Amino acid sequence: MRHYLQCGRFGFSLGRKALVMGILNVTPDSFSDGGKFQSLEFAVSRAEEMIAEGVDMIDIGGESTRPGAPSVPLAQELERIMPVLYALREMGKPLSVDTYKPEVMREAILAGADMINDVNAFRAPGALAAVAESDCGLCVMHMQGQPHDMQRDPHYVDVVNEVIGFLKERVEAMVGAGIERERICVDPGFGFGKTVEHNFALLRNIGTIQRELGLPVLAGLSRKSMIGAATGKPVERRLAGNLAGALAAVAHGARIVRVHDVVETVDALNVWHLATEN
Ligand code: 7PM
Repeated sequence: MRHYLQCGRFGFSLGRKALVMGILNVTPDSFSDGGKFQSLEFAVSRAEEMIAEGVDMIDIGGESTRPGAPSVPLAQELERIMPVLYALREMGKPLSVDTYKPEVMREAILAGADMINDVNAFRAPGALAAVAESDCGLCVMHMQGQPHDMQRDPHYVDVVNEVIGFLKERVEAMVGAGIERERICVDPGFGFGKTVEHNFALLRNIGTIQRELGLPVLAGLSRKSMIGAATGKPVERRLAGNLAGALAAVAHGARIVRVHDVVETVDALNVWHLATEN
Protein backbone atom coordinates (compact mmCIF):
# COMPACT_ATOMS: atom_id res chain seq x y z
CA MET A 1 0.00 0.00 0.00
CA ARG A 2 1.18 3.50 -0.87
CA HIS A 3 0.23 6.57 1.10
CA TYR A 4 0.55 10.13 -0.08
CA LEU A 5 1.81 12.52 2.60
CA GLN A 6 1.47 16.25 2.08
CA CYS A 7 4.27 18.06 3.86
CA GLY A 8 4.07 21.78 3.14
CA ARG A 9 6.20 22.47 0.06
CA PHE A 10 6.77 18.75 -0.39
CA GLY A 11 4.63 15.73 -1.18
CA PHE A 12 5.74 12.16 -0.64
CA SER A 13 4.45 8.97 -2.13
CA LEU A 14 5.30 6.64 0.72
CA GLY A 15 5.91 3.14 -0.55
CA ARG A 16 8.16 0.36 0.63
CA LYS A 17 11.20 2.67 0.68
CA ALA A 18 11.04 4.29 4.10
CA LEU A 19 12.03 7.90 4.72
CA VAL A 20 14.63 8.97 7.24
CA MET A 21 13.73 11.85 9.53
CA GLY A 22 16.90 13.21 11.14
CA ILE A 23 16.72 14.60 14.66
CA LEU A 24 18.16 18.09 15.08
CA ASN A 25 18.25 19.09 18.72
CA VAL A 26 18.53 22.81 19.29
CA THR A 27 19.68 23.13 22.86
CA PRO A 28 21.81 26.11 23.78
CA ASP A 29 22.34 24.51 27.20
CA SER A 30 24.62 21.91 25.64
CA PHE A 31 27.21 24.64 25.05
CA SER A 32 29.15 25.78 28.06
CA ASP A 33 30.11 28.98 26.25
CA GLY A 34 29.58 30.61 22.89
CA GLY A 35 25.88 31.20 23.48
CA LYS A 36 23.19 31.59 20.88
CA PHE A 37 25.25 32.12 17.75
CA GLN A 38 27.40 29.09 18.39
CA SER A 39 24.36 26.88 18.91
CA LEU A 40 22.81 28.18 15.66
CA GLU A 41 26.05 27.55 13.79
CA PHE A 42 26.22 24.05 15.22
CA ALA A 43 22.63 23.25 14.29
CA VAL A 44 23.14 24.49 10.71
CA SER A 45 26.33 22.49 10.25
CA ARG A 46 24.69 19.33 11.60
CA ALA A 47 21.73 19.90 9.24
CA GLU A 48 24.11 20.28 6.27
CA GLU A 49 25.85 17.10 7.33
CA MET A 50 22.55 15.20 7.55
CA ILE A 51 21.58 16.40 4.07
CA ALA A 52 24.91 15.15 2.69
CA GLU A 53 24.20 11.86 4.47
CA GLY A 54 20.89 11.42 2.64
CA VAL A 55 18.29 12.56 5.16
CA ASP A 56 14.72 12.95 3.84
CA MET A 57 13.35 15.38 6.44
CA ILE A 58 14.74 17.25 9.43
CA ASP A 59 12.95 17.37 12.79
CA ILE A 60 13.89 20.50 14.73
CA GLY A 61 13.35 20.22 18.47
CA GLY A 62 13.75 22.81 21.19
CA GLU A 63 13.83 20.11 23.88
CA SER A 64 10.37 20.93 25.17
CA THR A 65 9.06 17.40 24.83
CA ARG A 66 11.70 15.28 26.49
CA PRO A 67 10.50 12.70 28.99
CA GLY A 68 10.99 14.02 32.51
CA ALA A 69 12.30 17.35 31.23
CA PRO A 70 11.09 20.62 32.72
CA SER A 71 8.96 22.52 30.22
CA VAL A 72 10.72 25.21 28.20
CA PRO A 73 9.03 28.64 28.30
CA LEU A 74 7.41 29.77 25.05
CA ALA A 75 9.78 32.67 24.41
CA GLN A 76 12.83 30.47 24.89
CA GLU A 77 11.47 27.73 22.62
CA LEU A 78 10.80 30.30 19.87
CA GLU A 79 14.24 31.82 20.37
CA ARG A 80 15.81 28.41 19.83
CA ILE A 81 13.73 27.18 16.91
CA MET A 82 12.99 30.19 14.72
CA PRO A 83 16.58 31.12 13.71
CA VAL A 84 17.20 27.49 12.77
CA LEU A 85 14.04 27.36 10.67
CA TYR A 86 15.04 30.51 8.77
CA ALA A 87 18.59 29.27 8.28
CA LEU A 88 17.50 25.87 6.92
CA ARG A 89 14.51 27.02 4.92
CA GLU A 90 16.26 27.05 1.52
CA MET A 91 18.19 23.82 1.93
CA GLY A 92 15.70 21.79 -0.07
CA LYS A 93 14.54 19.40 2.63
CA PRO A 94 11.24 19.37 4.51
CA LEU A 95 11.55 20.91 7.95
CA SER A 96 9.53 19.49 10.83
CA VAL A 97 9.15 21.24 14.17
CA ASP A 98 8.78 19.15 17.33
CA THR A 99 6.44 21.13 19.60
CA TYR A 100 3.16 20.87 21.49
CA LYS A 101 2.65 24.62 21.84
CA PRO A 102 0.06 26.18 19.49
CA GLU A 103 1.95 29.51 19.48
CA VAL A 104 5.12 27.77 18.31
CA MET A 105 3.11 25.87 15.66
CA ARG A 106 1.70 29.14 14.27
CA GLU A 107 5.06 30.90 14.19
CA ALA A 108 6.79 27.89 12.68
CA ILE A 109 4.19 27.57 9.93
CA LEU A 110 4.49 31.30 9.14
CA ALA A 111 8.26 30.83 8.86
CA GLY A 112 7.73 27.96 6.42
CA ALA A 113 7.84 24.77 8.47
CA ASP A 114 6.65 21.82 6.35
CA MET A 115 5.58 19.58 9.21
CA ILE A 116 4.54 19.82 12.85
CA ASN A 117 5.48 16.89 15.06
CA ASP A 118 3.43 16.98 18.25
CA VAL A 119 4.11 14.39 20.96
CA ASN A 120 0.91 15.67 22.60
CA ALA A 121 -1.17 14.80 19.50
CA PHE A 122 -2.59 18.33 19.02
CA ARG A 123 -4.58 18.12 22.27
CA ALA A 124 -3.52 21.54 23.62
CA PRO A 125 -6.30 24.15 23.35
CA GLY A 126 -5.81 25.92 20.02
CA ALA A 127 -3.44 23.33 18.53
CA LEU A 128 -5.89 22.05 15.88
CA ALA A 129 -6.79 25.61 14.86
CA ALA A 130 -3.10 26.53 14.69
CA VAL A 131 -2.38 23.90 12.03
CA ALA A 132 -5.73 23.53 10.23
CA GLU A 133 -5.33 26.41 7.74
CA SER A 134 -1.99 25.28 6.37
CA ASP A 135 -0.78 22.41 4.23
CA CYS A 136 1.95 21.18 6.54
CA GLY A 137 2.32 17.53 7.44
CA LEU A 138 1.27 16.51 10.94
CA CYS A 139 2.67 13.75 13.10
CA VAL A 140 0.22 12.57 15.74
CA MET A 141 1.89 10.65 18.55
CA HIS A 142 0.50 8.55 21.37
CA MET A 143 1.58 9.35 24.92
CA GLN A 144 0.17 8.05 28.21
CA GLY A 145 0.42 10.66 30.95
CA GLN A 146 2.55 13.78 30.70
CA PRO A 147 6.32 14.02 30.17
CA HIS A 148 7.01 14.66 33.88
CA ASP A 149 5.14 11.58 35.13
CA MET A 150 4.58 9.25 32.18
CA GLN A 151 7.34 6.76 33.03
CA ARG A 152 6.30 6.44 36.69
CA ASP A 153 3.98 3.45 36.27
CA PRO A 154 2.74 2.94 32.71
CA HIS A 155 -0.32 0.71 32.60
CA TYR A 156 -2.44 -0.80 29.85
CA VAL A 157 -4.85 -3.71 29.57
CA ASP A 158 -4.09 -4.04 25.84
CA VAL A 159 -1.41 -1.58 24.78
CA VAL A 160 -1.78 -2.09 21.01
CA ASN A 161 -5.56 -1.58 20.99
CA GLU A 162 -5.40 1.34 23.40
CA VAL A 163 -2.80 3.13 21.26
CA ILE A 164 -4.86 2.44 18.13
CA GLY A 165 -8.02 3.75 19.85
CA PHE A 166 -6.27 6.92 20.94
CA LEU A 167 -4.78 7.58 17.50
CA LYS A 168 -8.17 6.99 15.80
CA GLU A 169 -9.82 9.48 18.14
CA ARG A 170 -7.15 12.10 17.51
CA VAL A 171 -7.23 11.60 13.73
CA GLU A 172 -11.02 12.00 13.77
CA ALA A 173 -10.67 15.21 15.82
CA MET A 174 -8.20 16.50 13.24
CA VAL A 175 -10.40 15.60 10.29
CA GLY A 176 -13.31 17.22 12.16
CA ALA A 177 -11.23 20.40 12.39
CA GLY A 178 -10.95 20.45 8.60
CA ILE A 179 -7.54 18.81 8.28
CA GLU A 180 -7.01 16.63 5.23
CA ARG A 181 -6.16 13.00 5.99
CA GLU A 182 -3.29 13.09 3.52
CA ARG A 183 -1.44 15.51 5.82
CA ILE A 184 -1.42 13.07 8.75
CA CYS A 185 0.97 10.36 9.90
CA VAL A 186 0.67 8.43 13.17
CA ASP A 187 3.24 7.37 15.73
CA PRO A 188 2.89 4.86 18.61
CA GLY A 189 5.23 7.02 20.72
CA PHE A 190 7.95 4.64 21.86
CA GLY A 191 9.04 5.46 25.41
CA PHE A 192 6.20 7.87 26.09
CA GLY A 193 4.40 6.24 29.02
CA LYS A 194 5.46 2.69 28.13
CA THR A 195 7.50 -0.11 29.63
CA VAL A 196 10.03 -2.01 27.51
CA GLU A 197 7.41 -4.76 27.04
CA HIS A 198 4.81 -2.22 25.88
CA ASN A 199 7.33 -0.73 23.45
CA PHE A 200 8.20 -4.09 21.88
CA ALA A 201 4.53 -5.11 21.66
CA LEU A 202 3.92 -1.89 19.70
CA LEU A 203 6.97 -2.43 17.50
CA ARG A 204 5.79 -5.94 16.59
CA ASN A 205 2.34 -4.54 15.78
CA ILE A 206 3.19 -1.54 13.61
CA GLY A 207 1.46 -3.38 10.74
CA THR A 208 -1.78 -3.56 12.71
CA ILE A 209 -1.55 0.13 13.63
CA GLN A 210 -0.98 1.05 9.99
CA ARG A 211 -3.91 -1.06 8.78
CA GLU A 212 -6.31 0.11 11.50
CA LEU A 213 -5.55 3.80 10.95
CA GLY A 214 -5.04 3.61 7.19
CA LEU A 215 -2.26 6.19 7.56
CA PRO A 216 1.54 6.07 7.34
CA VAL A 217 3.33 5.17 10.57
CA LEU A 218 6.34 7.12 11.83
CA ALA A 219 8.55 5.26 14.32
CA GLY A 220 11.06 6.82 16.70
CA LEU A 221 13.16 4.27 18.58
CA SER A 222 16.54 5.90 18.21
CA ARG A 223 18.68 5.58 21.36
CA LYS A 224 15.65 4.91 23.54
CA SER A 225 15.57 2.75 26.65
CA MET A 226 13.95 -0.17 24.80
CA ILE A 227 17.18 -0.45 22.77
CA GLY A 228 19.17 -0.16 25.98
CA ALA A 229 17.08 -2.87 27.62
CA ALA A 230 17.50 -5.26 24.69
CA THR A 231 21.26 -4.71 24.37
CA GLY A 232 22.40 -3.79 27.87
CA LYS A 233 24.27 -0.85 26.32
CA PRO A 234 24.42 2.79 27.38
CA VAL A 235 23.02 5.38 24.99
CA GLU A 236 26.36 6.11 23.27
CA ARG A 237 26.83 2.42 22.35
CA ARG A 238 23.40 1.68 20.93
CA LEU A 239 24.13 2.17 17.21
CA ALA A 240 23.74 -1.48 16.18
CA GLY A 241 20.63 -1.78 18.34
CA ASN A 242 19.20 1.43 16.87
CA LEU A 243 19.74 0.16 13.32
CA ALA A 244 18.09 -3.17 14.08
CA GLY A 245 15.17 -1.27 15.63
CA ALA A 246 14.79 0.97 12.57
CA LEU A 247 14.90 -2.01 10.19
CA ALA A 248 12.42 -3.95 12.30
CA ALA A 249 10.05 -0.97 12.28
CA VAL A 250 10.32 -0.76 8.48
CA ALA A 251 9.89 -4.53 8.12
CA HIS A 252 6.65 -4.18 10.09
CA GLY A 253 5.46 -1.38 7.81
CA ALA A 254 6.75 1.93 9.22
CA ARG A 255 7.12 4.51 6.41
CA ILE A 256 9.25 7.07 8.28
CA VAL A 257 11.93 6.43 10.89
CA ARG A 258 13.04 9.23 13.22
CA VAL A 259 16.74 8.81 14.00
CA HIS A 260 19.90 10.44 15.32
CA ASP A 261 22.32 8.28 13.28
CA VAL A 262 21.39 9.41 9.78
CA VAL A 263 24.16 8.03 7.55
CA GLU A 264 24.11 4.60 9.17
CA THR A 265 20.31 4.37 8.93
CA VAL A 266 20.33 5.50 5.28
CA ASP A 267 22.91 2.79 4.46
CA ALA A 268 21.00 0.12 6.37
CA LEU A 269 17.72 1.04 4.65
CA ASN A 270 19.35 1.12 1.19
CA VAL A 271 20.59 -2.44 1.69
CA TRP A 272 17.29 -3.50 3.24
CA HIS A 273 15.35 -2.08 0.33
CA LEU A 274 17.31 -3.97 -2.31
CA ALA A 275 17.38 -7.13 -0.21
CA THR A 276 13.63 -7.42 0.27
CA GLU A 277 11.08 -8.36 -2.35
CA ASN A 278 9.89 -6.12 -5.23
C1 7PM B 1 15.19 12.01 26.00
C2 7PM B 1 14.27 10.99 25.85
C3 7PM B 1 15.38 12.93 25.01
C4 7PM B 1 13.51 10.92 24.70
C5 7PM B 1 14.65 12.84 23.87
C6 7PM B 1 13.70 11.86 23.72
C7 7PM B 1 9.69 11.08 19.57
C8 7PM B 1 9.38 12.38 19.18
C9 7PM B 1 10.80 12.43 20.84
C10 7PM B 1 9.07 9.99 18.90
C11 7PM B 1 7.95 11.61 17.55
C12 7PM B 1 13.90 11.56 21.36
C13 7PM B 1 12.91 11.70 22.47
N1 7PM B 1 10.58 11.14 20.59
N2 7PM B 1 8.54 12.66 18.18
N3 7PM B 1 10.09 13.22 19.99
N4 7PM B 1 8.21 10.32 17.90
N5 7PM B 1 7.09 11.83 16.56
O1 7PM B 1 14.43 10.45 21.23
O2 7PM B 1 9.25 8.80 19.20
O3 7PM B 1 14.21 12.52 20.66
S1 7PM B 1 11.79 13.04 22.11
